[in-house]
Amino acid sequence: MTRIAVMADIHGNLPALQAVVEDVRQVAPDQVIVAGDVVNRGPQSKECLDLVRAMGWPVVFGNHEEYVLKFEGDSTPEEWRGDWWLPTRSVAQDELTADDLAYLKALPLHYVVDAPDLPGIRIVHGSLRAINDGLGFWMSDAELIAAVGESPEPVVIGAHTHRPFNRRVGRWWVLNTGAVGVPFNGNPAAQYLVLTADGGDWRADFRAVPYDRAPVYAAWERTGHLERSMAAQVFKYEVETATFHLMAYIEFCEVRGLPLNAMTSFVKYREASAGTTPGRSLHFAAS
Ligand SMILES: [Mn+2]
Repeated sequence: MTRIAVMADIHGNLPALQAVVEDVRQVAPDQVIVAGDVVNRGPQSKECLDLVRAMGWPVVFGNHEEYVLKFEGDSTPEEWRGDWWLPTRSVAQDELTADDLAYLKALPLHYVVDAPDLPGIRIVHGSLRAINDGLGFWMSDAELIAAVGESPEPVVIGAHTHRPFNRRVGRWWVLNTGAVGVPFNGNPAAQYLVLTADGGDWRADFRAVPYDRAPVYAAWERTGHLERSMAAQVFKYEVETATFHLMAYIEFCEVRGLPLNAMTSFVKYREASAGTTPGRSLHFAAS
């Protein structure tokens, strides 16, 4: 094994995933691993899960797989039945099959790559501590060590923050793949990570694959969710701007006393946030 690709945070964006699948063919890794969040946020969860499963790539459980499973079946709590939650509820109850949901439930939390004569690699969605605890550049060395220190393997790869990142700290090399479907680093290209063996160690190559986003916007229109769920609007706006908006939108509404799931609130937010940089929501690592 001399080359691996690790991708994550596909989030139901099929053209982004297709662009990466095509790029992976060129890169020709020995193995591809998906570090979670194949589904939810975007309008094409079923299509993305079908493609990932067809490729036969191992998948690690992400927090959006967990969200979707919470909405499975008829026991959905009352507060999850409103239109705000429509995109996620639809994935669990209308889009994925019982077999898909069983597949998601069986996903492992970690995946370890053992390549002879090379540093071992542990792949998670968030960190060693939790699937919604992302590894990011805003963390101090001490914070990073606390997040990965349980890993016996010296290379730890996470995702979840939708921002590519790598830093050597203590005996660990900590990397973040960035996001395929919904990058938050201001670059709308589909992003993933390639590690290549180089002189007894791994060399990191952060790939960014440009693609046409028009088909994913059209897929959103077809869901019918955009008129009913402002969460769907925010998720689409995140793809348009390659910026994290969900928590900022919720805060914007709370501070102004605006109804969360009203088009007028979202239009106000979009106007207020136009032209802001990704740094605005830097510390909202949970997504
Ligand atoms: Mn994610």
